[in-house]
Amino acid sequence: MAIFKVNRKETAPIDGQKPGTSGLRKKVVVFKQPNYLHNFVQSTFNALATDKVKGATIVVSGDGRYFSKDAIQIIVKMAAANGVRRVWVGKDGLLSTPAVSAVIRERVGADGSKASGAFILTASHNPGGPHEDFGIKYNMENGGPAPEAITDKIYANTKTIKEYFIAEDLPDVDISTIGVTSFSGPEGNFDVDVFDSAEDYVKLMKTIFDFQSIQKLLSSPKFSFCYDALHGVAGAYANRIFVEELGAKESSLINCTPKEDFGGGHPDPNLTYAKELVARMGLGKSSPQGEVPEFGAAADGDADRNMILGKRFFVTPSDSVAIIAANAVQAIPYFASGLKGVARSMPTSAALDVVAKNLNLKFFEVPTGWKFFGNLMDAGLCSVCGEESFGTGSDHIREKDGIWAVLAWLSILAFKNKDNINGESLVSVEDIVRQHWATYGRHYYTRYDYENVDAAAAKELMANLVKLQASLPEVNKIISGIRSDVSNVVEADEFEYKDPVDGSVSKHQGIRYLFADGSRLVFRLSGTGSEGATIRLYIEQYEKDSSNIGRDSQDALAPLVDVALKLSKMQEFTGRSAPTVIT
Ligand code: VG1
Ligand code: CO
Repeated sequence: MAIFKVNRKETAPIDGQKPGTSGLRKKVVVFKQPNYLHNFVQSTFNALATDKVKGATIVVSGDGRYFSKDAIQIIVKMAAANGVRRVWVGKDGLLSTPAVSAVIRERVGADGSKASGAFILTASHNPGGPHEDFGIKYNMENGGPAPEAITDKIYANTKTIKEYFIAEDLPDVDISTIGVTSFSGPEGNFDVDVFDSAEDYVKLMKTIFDFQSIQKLLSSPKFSFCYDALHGVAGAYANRIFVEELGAKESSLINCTPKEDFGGGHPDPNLTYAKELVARMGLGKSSPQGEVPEFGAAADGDADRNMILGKRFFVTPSDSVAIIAANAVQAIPYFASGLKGVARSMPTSAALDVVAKNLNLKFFEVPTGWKFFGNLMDAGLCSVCGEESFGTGSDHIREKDGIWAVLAWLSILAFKNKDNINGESLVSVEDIVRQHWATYGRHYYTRYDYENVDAAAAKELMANLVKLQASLPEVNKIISGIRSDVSNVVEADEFEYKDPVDGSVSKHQGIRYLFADGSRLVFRLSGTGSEGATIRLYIEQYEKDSSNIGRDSQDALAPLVDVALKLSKMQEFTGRSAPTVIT
């Protein structure tokens, strides 16, 4: 057994290590600076309770993006030096974000060990490669992202750090081979356990869904399916679940080989970046006129996001979570005994609110970012939740879950078609969505993103919007000068959240303008970008009247968009005449 020593290294604080919405995300060149990663990792160890480090088991893995393999070796050596007992690594360093959450919660080591947390190496939907982004975040014992109390502590530590610990002579571990390697250090043994990336996750999915009924759907000659992993880590799971377990054809999977640079693409599952899938589903500009699949889906780099498509039909993520919630009890065995409650992030449309009200479910509105759902789930208050940013999930883990969402939709399709599998034509994704709108009304919804805007300009734009909120009569005067067909603003504020479980308060979580007819405008600065600032503008309008639910979404929202852009002086502040991405 190789023996290692602990080296104490002097270091000094490095600016800008504040974790964002979901961890620390920067360009690879920033992460490669001397001590940059080391400082953050040591600051994290120092922010955790001693027993969560000394003698503990931690998971280290991620979406496999460029620099992950180097980062894993560094973190393993630092874990050894900080007294961690064992590190669990997915084969090739691959674990999707939801799989990490599942591993923390479900995996039991040969000696009965359980993980107390995880370093997840991902910048999620941001591109990867030598000139692109890397990221790191810490998840806690419940499988969820570290709460703000911990991320604040990590950040404070990065500002005072003087030393870190590393086992420099620990040899690099072969993470491409499954098995345990043991080392001996000053505080005892240290193991690195490389295991199959999909095993625990697949096992968990089988306890949630009725795989047989999904298999039946997939084998129907009337059904066809396409899944695009955008070269992210979802590919490692898609093969195992959709092809091996559920019998989908291999040709149903596209871009399902994980790549360090995501094939040069932007691994963000939306209508702009998931080009190949969008074309196959008949939604592209030069899309085929003929047969297209019944169902399509895509994931982001770390496989926690999902986009759901029907034949020539896009399901908004806000509708998706509402539809899953409305059908969960009948269609998904895990929820058979009822939903404990539902939750959405503030900018997500109110489609879920209407379902909650109709089904008499507990309902919560939380700030953007998955960490806020965790407390509700741990307290047994929430079963299904989602965000407008293509994130959907449930209390089976404490992260959003891209493949889970696809299995949820396949379950709903299987349920709606159970007596119809050999019928003339199947109940389609579009049928399900239109039926939902007919029952609950429709929330027209769009998001405009202005990426890489000058940070000072973005700040000024936001400050101006807050200033305007002081006088609603003034705001309404401006609005009526822009459009006469938009209702009045009745409330305007910055969203603030008091966690109902631990009482913690999160302020400045987005600027809201709420209209008399239930429409909303929300403005936020992104907390996941790595350069400049990204302004997100969320626009929503509710339509109850069933004769008005079939309109083109961009048409229906045009008046509100007009108001949003002029009220915020978007072009004046940012110099941009159009957003970078519309979803
Ligand atoms: C974005 C989304 C947010 C999501 C976060 C992490 O954050 O808006 O809803 O939780 O990304 O998703 P922001 O601060 O940039 O708006 V992931 O898949 O990138 O970890
Ligand atoms: Co992600």
